[in-house]
Amino acid sequence: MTVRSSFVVVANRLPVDEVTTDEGRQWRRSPGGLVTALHPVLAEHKGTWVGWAGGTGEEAPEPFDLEGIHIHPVPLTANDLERYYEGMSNATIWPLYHDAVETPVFKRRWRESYRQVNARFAEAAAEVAAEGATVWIQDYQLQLVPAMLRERRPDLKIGFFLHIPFPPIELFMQMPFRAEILRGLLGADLIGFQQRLAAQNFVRLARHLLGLRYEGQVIDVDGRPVKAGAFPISIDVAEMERMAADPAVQARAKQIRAELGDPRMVILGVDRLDYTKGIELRLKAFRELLSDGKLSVPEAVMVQVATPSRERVEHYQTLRVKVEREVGRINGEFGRVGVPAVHYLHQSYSRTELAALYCAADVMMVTPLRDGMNLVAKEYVAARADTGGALVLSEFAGAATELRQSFLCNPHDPDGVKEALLRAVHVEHPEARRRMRLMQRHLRTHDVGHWARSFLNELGVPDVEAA
Ligand code: ADQ
Repeated sequence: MTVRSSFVVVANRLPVDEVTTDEGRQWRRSPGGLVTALHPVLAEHKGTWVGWAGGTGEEAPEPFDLEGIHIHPVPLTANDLERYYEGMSNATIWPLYHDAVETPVFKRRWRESYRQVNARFAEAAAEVAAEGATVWIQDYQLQLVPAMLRERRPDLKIGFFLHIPFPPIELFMQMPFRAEILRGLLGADLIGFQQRLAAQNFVRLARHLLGLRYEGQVIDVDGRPVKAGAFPISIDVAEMERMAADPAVQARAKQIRAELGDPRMVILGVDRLDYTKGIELRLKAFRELLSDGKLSVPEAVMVQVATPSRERVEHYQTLRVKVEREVGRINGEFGRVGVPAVHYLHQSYSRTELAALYCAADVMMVTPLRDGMNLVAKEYVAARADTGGALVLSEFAGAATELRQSFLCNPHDPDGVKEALLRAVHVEHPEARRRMRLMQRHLRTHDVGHWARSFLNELGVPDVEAA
């Protein structure tokens, strides 16, 4: 019998991983900010999470319970994965919503698959939601779900949160089935964005494309109010602070510095290997500073962690080649035997290893060309409770609105990036500490729990104080 919940989260991916232990194959909760934020609310309401469990069988695993949450898997076939996920989501919508920094690819058959998969998610959510329940849909892969769900279940309270930017009208208008996407989103009662500007883009688009009236951030959709608002996402600050203060993590940070040859200056980048993250331009800035003689090896070294990501999408394959070529060029020119200038790691790491890397870095470079928020920037600040370190941050990351005391730069201006990096490298300790403290103070009151509570309060969900 299907369990019916008063609170349902719908996201492309379930917050679980299948692992093999001595007792056979088991499900384990995967680490991640979203599940950390939503777990208390889900547990309180005996909530259900609807999403894909990984794997591409015709049948999804049977629903199961894990740590007080009902898990309701939705199947994706290999064909869905190629068209709905890698195609429409990651080769059309992702680049288009990120200022088209790579050219979006439009294909009819991807669109059809996106519709079909969104309908499947809406169907599953309709099945598990109790009468009058709250359903919170997440992100760009599922933009049609709000309207599809409302059609099936008009009794529900529906929220939607977009984790990536929402583009200006001129860009959004390139989308071939733009009105359908917009109507899909307007099926929600509340649509959350990372930035105020994104919410403004959205309400203006609703008027431009569908002629809908709005007042403030509330759009009138055939007499039904739909609110758009900014809810900047954050991290589990307390957890990152705890991890970074752990003596084992501190020891590992020291060891990392020693393994790097105890340089005076460790410059760090941590990103998914994605063309929006500005990895190449960061490497180029480092190379030019070495070439100008403003930095030198081995006093300064760079560590670039680039998590493998979307490896079957062509844009990502091309990017990998470009990044690896640049790393090779820098090391060829400026490295010595046993002393590379750039340590490049195309790998995934545990949370504690990441925390140790943050603690080991004198300067953190976060230079996306466009980013909804960027949690790495917030993680670095939270990890530096010792108030050491300096953050170079792109103005085009959502996080720049909050982390005002970072060394801000325009990633499209190579000289500006170089200048910001040099300022961070040379900042006096008292000044660096002052900046870090102010940013930490902000994050402590604006953690991921605060994000979830603000959104759900606005949506009118009772009892979210438990979150
Ligand atoms: P992402 O584009 O994935 O997220 P980001 O916000 O930086 O970008 O989050 C990445 C997460 O992955 C961080 O928590 C980071 O610690 C982790 N990570 C990165 N490299 C790793 C590695 N090698 N090993 C292990 N973990 C690694 C999207 C949007 C962002 C938005 C988030 C949340 O693009 O703008 O901030 O969603 O809404």
